[in-house]
Amino acid sequence: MKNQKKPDISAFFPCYNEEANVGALALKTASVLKKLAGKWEVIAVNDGSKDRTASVVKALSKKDKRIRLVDHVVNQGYGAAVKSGFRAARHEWIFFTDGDGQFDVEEMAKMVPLLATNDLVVGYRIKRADPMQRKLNAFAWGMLVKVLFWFWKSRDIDCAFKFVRRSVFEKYHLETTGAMISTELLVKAHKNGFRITEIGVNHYPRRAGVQTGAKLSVIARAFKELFMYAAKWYTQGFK
Ligand SMILES: Nc1nc2c(ncn2[C@@H]2O[C@H](COP(=O)(O)OP(=O)(O)O)[C@@H](O)[C@H]2O)c(=O)[nH]1
Ligand SMILES: [Mg+2]
Repeated sequence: MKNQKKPDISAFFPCYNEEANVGALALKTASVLKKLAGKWEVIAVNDGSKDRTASVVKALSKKDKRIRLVDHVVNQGYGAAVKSGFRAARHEWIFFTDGDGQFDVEEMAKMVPLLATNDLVVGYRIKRADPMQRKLNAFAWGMLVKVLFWFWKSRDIDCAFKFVRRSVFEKYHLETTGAMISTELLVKAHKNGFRITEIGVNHYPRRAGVQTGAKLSVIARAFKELFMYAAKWYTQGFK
């Protein structure tokens, strides 16, 4: 990293009812980016939360304009929030993680030196801190995606700890609105020949708030989008 210019980084997190987590996460991300980045910003995407997620972020934003709130009035889904984060981001490198703080943003430090020679630098969970059922679901989903798109390189598709170079989106855009978004991001990157590197990161249990990622409605929506968009992309291209 010495002699190398620090990258400009926009970091965002999708949040649904994360009032107990988002404040500490935003402040910690800001302090990490102060060290690692040139220009930086932190964006919390509040996806129609029913709690005080938005007001927590607004209060921080008043003190530091580099902390920003993107607000969905109505809940639109994880993928929709991720797309809003990418759209709102202003800098060359866009990083996202979950708003519940299950990852440690300090670990961005080991990814930053790899940015110059990659288009995506993404995490895989060294030891996933989730119940067995959740891990089995993820394994089955991963196998399905690998076979369907003939994409065998990813160790952990849904790991919410990813850096993406903004110019990637000149080649393709994101269309899905649910939990399928991480699959779409990586599969399209792979099909378009972008350089992807994976790095192991730690994963911690959720300390506050309620998990919704394992809800049946979330899984059903992901499957529906998977088959709908697989048909579209195979006929019209991964763009
Ligand atoms: N935008 C958006 N984010 C959500 C929604 N549900 C969960 N999230 C966020 O997505 C992240 C992961 O959700 P979580 O329930 O912790 O799932 P898990 O960690 O995969 O088990 C967290 O930051 C949540 O706040 C939703 O409906 N919309
Ligand atoms: Mg979580």
